[in-house]
Amino acid sequence: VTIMSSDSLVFVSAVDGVGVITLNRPAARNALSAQLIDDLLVSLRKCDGDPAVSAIVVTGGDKFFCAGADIQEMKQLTFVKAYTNNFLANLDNGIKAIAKPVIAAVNGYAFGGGCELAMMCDIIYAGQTARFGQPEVKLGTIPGAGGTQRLIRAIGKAKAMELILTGDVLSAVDAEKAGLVAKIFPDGEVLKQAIDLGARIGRFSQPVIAIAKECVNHAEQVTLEEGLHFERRLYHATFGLEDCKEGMTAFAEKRQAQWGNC
Ligand code: CO8
Repeated sequence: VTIMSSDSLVFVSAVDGVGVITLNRPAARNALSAQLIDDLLVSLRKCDGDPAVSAIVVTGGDKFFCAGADIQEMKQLTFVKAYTNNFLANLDNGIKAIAKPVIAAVNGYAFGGGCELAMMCDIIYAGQTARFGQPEVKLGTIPGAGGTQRLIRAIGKAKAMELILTGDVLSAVDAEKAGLVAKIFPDGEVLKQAIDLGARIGRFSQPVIAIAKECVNHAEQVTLEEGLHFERRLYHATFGLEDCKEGMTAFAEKRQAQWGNC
């Protein structure tokens, strides 16, 4: 993985074949400025295109994940500027285009666009004291990067509506209970656990993982009937993979499968 230039607002490293992207704008609590979003997208694409990387972790460091969109920048926005530049579409579209699994490792708060960024990822792991919230109502606006759409799918209408209409905060324990977060860990262990998860996923057949991820994400876009059709077709397609032959042969021969022949 190419380490980003020193003025980049993200820091990229690789551990066990997992690309770790750390938001690095502590003075503004990792607020998503246009430059931070660009740097994040560039590093995500680098990791996605790097054959040595099989999964990606996005984190904000030990103390906070991200305080949301950059309020200083947003303050300057007018309707015309936001609309004509399609403000924030690049973040959502950019992350959607990443084929490898993206895991959010959340310590501290993930507020506004920070919560939305975590929800754009495929899996969220959080520290016990992490907090999630959509405080946009307090700024006279609404969530603008998927909060009103993804939160309802993650935790249901009643809880999502309550958070979005009040700006109240969801604790990590409640977020895990509600299904927003896959697992919680002691704060100091989250990143390691997220990397371990990425490495574990990364040891399976890469095309199978990418296909499975695409199918799961497709479920949010289409009707059940269409989703089932899509899934069945891609399931059929996996029978064309060497890795599928290997997996089933290894099972029959009672041995570990050797992935990677594709
Ligand atoms: N934008 C810009 N600067 C920020 C932001 C932010 N979102 N959050 C914190 N900062 C800055 C502060 O202004 C302060 O700067 P300075 O030192 O120059 O005064 C510095 O970071 C430290 O802030 P605090 O002293 O407040 O730090 P604390 O750790 O005590 O508190 C909080 C952190 C609780 C996060 C608090 O700063 C806060 O409430 N921030 C605002 C959170 C918020 O309202 N977020 C929602 C923003 S709106 C949004 O995200 C819209 C979604 C649209 C999609 C976005 C996708 C990109």
